[in-house]
Amino acid sequence: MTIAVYPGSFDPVTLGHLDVIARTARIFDEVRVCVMKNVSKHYCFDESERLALLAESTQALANVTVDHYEGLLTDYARSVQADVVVKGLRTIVDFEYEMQMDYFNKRLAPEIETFYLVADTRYSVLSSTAIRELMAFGGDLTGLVPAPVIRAVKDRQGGNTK
Ligand code: COD
Repeated sequence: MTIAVYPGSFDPVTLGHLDVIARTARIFDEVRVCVMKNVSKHYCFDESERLALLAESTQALANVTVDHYEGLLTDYARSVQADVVVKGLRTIVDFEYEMQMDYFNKRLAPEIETFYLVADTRYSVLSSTAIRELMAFGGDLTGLVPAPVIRAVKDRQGGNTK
């Protein structure tokens, strides 16, 4: 039984994140997607919204569960007996950031490997930051985020009558 943890802010979840989750779910027996805190970020969606949007967006994937944790990634990974942590790599910028994260995570938990998936070319420039900017100015999010996020954004903007 192999367990993978995919951590992130998911503010909000995008189709790039979902592509990484679906690919991870094909490789490992169990995937725990964990909403965590990146101390350098201020969040637009609160933790419970990010969690609910992820849960709804991944409900078709039987071996994926959604969780949240406030603390060190390595503590969470150990608590669920994870074999690996999964990260997505879009550009060299992600690579440099993840190299630093890997150094500290390895110091804290040398037994847990990090598994990197290169972003699908369709999503290699897609970020939650760009989504939040589009949201702020009413830009079209079709093809960038899953349906539950589109609905949540419409609700926030007062445009959803359903
Ligand atoms: N395609 C593929 N992958 C993507 C895409 C995309 N379009 N967009 C993002 N990703 C990847 C990212 O590279 C990342 O691997 C993951 O998806 C999540 O991305 P974000 O932006 O939602 O999340 P981050 O980068 O803010 O998450 C950072 C963590 C919360 C994982 C990190 O801060 C953390 O581990 N926090 C806990 C404290 C800790 O243990 N820190 C480490 C020791 S210093």
